[in-house]
Amino acid sequence: MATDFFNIDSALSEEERAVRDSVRRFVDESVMPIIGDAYVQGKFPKQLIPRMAELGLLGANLPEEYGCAGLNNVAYGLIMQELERGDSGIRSFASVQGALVMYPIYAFGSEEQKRHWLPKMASGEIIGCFGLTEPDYGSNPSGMITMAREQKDGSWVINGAKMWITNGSQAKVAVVWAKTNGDADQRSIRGFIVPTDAKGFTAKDQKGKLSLRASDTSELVLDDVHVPGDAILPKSGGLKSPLMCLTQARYGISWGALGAAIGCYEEALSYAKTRVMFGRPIGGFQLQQARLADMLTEIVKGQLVSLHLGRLKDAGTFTPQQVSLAKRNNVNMATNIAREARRMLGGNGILAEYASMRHMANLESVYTYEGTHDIHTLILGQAVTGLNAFE
Ligand code: TGC
Ligand code: FAD
Repeated sequence: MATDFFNIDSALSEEERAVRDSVRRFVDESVMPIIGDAYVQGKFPKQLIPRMAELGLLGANLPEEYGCAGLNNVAYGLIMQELERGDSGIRSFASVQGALVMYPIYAFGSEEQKRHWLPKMASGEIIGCFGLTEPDYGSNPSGMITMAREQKDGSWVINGAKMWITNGSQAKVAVVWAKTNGDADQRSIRGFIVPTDAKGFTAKDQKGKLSLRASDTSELVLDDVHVPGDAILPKSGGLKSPLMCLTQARYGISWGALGAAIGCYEEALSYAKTRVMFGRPIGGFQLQQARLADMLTEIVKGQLVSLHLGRLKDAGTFTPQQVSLAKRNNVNMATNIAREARRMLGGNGILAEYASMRHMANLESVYTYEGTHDIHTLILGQAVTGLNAFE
């Protein structure tokens, strides 16, 4: 890898490096040539899905017996890193499919649900979305007002609205989180597998986005949506279930943000070596060298955080609070690097043919979703003080 100042490669297994390199090739050959245009057009490049599935990138850390690649969490993280080096929207697509739709089916589903859905989702035949956030309940999902009411025959009727849902309009299935006891108790929250062609289900793309433009983001409305009794995820229970999914996705985002940062750093470095001003490459000026040194230092720190976190996850000993630290640090770091890289590119830096400004705008979403930077600050605050700022 070009940006590997601390020889992180030497801490990776042969298989991890091979996975990383194959995704890197895919991104260079198939994503880079089209992503700037997709971003300007505001279109998710759907044509990438079959190849992503073929490479095993959907639910890559879930077991082979369900049609998934069965990779370890470091290899999974490296996949997220390489995808987001291309664009946060491409990584988001894979994160949502794997960590937010396949994972809850794997963790909370019945054996029949797993056998029915997971192989089709790994192969890209079925795309899913994850509906937790509501128009009035973003950082505080425990307040959700989407309700599922059990009918006499054991089926369910769901009513509510979900907002900012990635993959929403292209999904064939939605994992929807709803309260089941008609009051405000978060302990009654359960997950439901809802086919998006069910009567009363609509998904409308949210227009006017200035960030994550190469990703579908939709509002879901569930108006008396009727689902059978076996649509419920039987092992889901309470807010803890969707929060467990978020832990999976946040882990991947910590790696993804590194990819965006590396993309920006490498673009700025290459530009600094070739752009001549005042008779020499701008990279020869101390001000620009300081920028590059700062970027590289933060990337190396982030790489070490994510790699160690991945090893802890593989050992089964990582905590959600450690994931919060990694997501918070790496996304903030990438956001700063993208802005600095864009500035180093001067006027060219505002053009879509360069990646830094696209990453900079995308990372504002990444900073906000999966727990805003502030929310992760408070999670860490609680971890170190024992005092809960949310009560
Ligand atoms: P709280 O009382 O703290 O927790 C309820 C129960 O859940 C447990 N828990 C967790 N378990 C696993 N992983 C985590 N990260 C967990 N966080 C908490 C907790 O121990 C408790 O368990 P139990 O057994 O006692 O019931 O809940 P709270 O209501 O006070 O909320 C805490 C808070 C604010 C941290 C939480 O609500 C939160 O994280 N809010 C942020 C919401 C968020 O991140 N939404 C993301 C939506 S999905 C998305 O953005 C997708 S973007 C697309 C992409 O990924 O690319
Ligand atoms: P709010 O919660 O209203 O926060 C507004 C501001 O207040 C933020 O700065 C926040 O940090 C701050 N704030 C909130 N509470 C506190 C507090 N206690 N103390 C201090 N400050 C606080 N959700 C899904 O369910 N599925 C998806 O697929 C999905 N995809 C997304 C894709 C995109 C592009 C975006 C932008 C969002 C997506 N989300 C998704 C929603 C995302 O998770 C929420 O936007 C996020 O959780 C924040 O919620 P909010 O937007 O309602 O902001």
